Amino acid sequence: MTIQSPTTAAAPLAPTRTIDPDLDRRFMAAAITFARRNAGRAWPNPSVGCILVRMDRGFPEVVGRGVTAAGGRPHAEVLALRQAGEAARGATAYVTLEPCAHHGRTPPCVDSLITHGVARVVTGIEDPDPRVAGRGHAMLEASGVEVARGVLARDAARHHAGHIARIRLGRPLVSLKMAISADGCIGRRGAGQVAISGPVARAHAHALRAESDAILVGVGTVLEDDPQLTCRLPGLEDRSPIRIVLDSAARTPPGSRVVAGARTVPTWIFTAPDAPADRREALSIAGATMLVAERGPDGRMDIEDVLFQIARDGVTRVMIEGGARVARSLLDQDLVDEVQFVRSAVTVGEGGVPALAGLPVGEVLASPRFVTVENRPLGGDRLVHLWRRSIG
Ligand code: AOF
Ligand code: ZN
Repeated sequence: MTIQSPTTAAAPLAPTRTIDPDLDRRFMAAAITFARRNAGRAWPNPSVGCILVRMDRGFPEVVGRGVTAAGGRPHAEVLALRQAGEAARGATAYVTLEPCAHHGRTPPCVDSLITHGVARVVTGIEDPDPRVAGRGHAMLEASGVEVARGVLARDAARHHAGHIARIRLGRPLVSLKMAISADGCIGRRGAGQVAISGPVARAHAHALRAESDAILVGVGTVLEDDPQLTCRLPGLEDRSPIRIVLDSAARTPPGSRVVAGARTVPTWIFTAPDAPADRREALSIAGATMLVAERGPDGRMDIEDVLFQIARDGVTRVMIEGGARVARSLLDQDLVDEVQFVRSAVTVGEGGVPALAGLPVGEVLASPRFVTVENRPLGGDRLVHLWRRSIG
């Protein structure tokens, strides 16, 4: 395969002279931060960040930036190269994920990087997509582009954990988020929405929604709370994820808020194959997308089947917002990759709904399956943030 373009010229400065590991880490950190801009919107693709930096005037100069566009294309590198134009020649590209090597609707990013004369490419992690999987790095090197791999690899892997899960496991990254009272509850039976966390934690939760491709709840949460499950942070209203309801018997009321708003923000309702057809139809007419998944051995929806299905539809990262039984099943089946518990000082008392349907919260916190990556105040509450140990 010929990937060297006739317009490729030698870099104006030998790149090895300017390599500074600290600078590499700083620009990779910047690329990861930039990449987060389209988290929740780039699916089915990963939201990649690319920063092009020239080093030839004795100090670093950013000449182009790109983040994978909403819907997954154009890719980050193409946008950064477009911005840099001729200034890309001899520059270093900091890319959170190995540039792609396959011909999709557009030529591979490695070809574009080579054609534009980029001298050096620094990446966070290898792309697990079998169409790329090391070939991007190899093609760059074969063309004389210097490659540095694995810079801030752990941070890049966390950022791209949804893409990695979807490619490797065939399911999205599952992120469990819950506001938990001092007495271990998420609400009070029959009381609708109970204020457990404060305004700072609420804003945090809405920002998490914005960065997720989808948000999933059990029908119990819809019946109890009638939540909207949208992102309502000023300026981020168009970042609401797909709303998914697990509802084996199609009990979701067609007049509920998740269904009423389904023509603006999509709502997918998974029912069992034997759910009453008339109720399914009413929900479909009201605007919801009706899907079918198997029942598990306990008679409830088989959540793993749902996860496989939504990954096939392109979802890379799903946030779980309730209720207790959905959370418990996911934990029992070892399907939780990230946990964000907001611990509040509020006490629910009589009628309280235990957060994890009988599983003590402390057991999750102490589980060797997870590592604590953050434990910090969030307004008047406390955020305890865990990651699956194998993701780091
Ligand atoms: C990059 N830069 O910004 C992204 C990449 O369907 P396609 O042709 O868009 O390719 C999707 C694959 O490209 C995806 O699975 C992942 O491997 C890679 N994503 N690669 O070079 C980007 N988003
Ligand atoms: Zn690409």
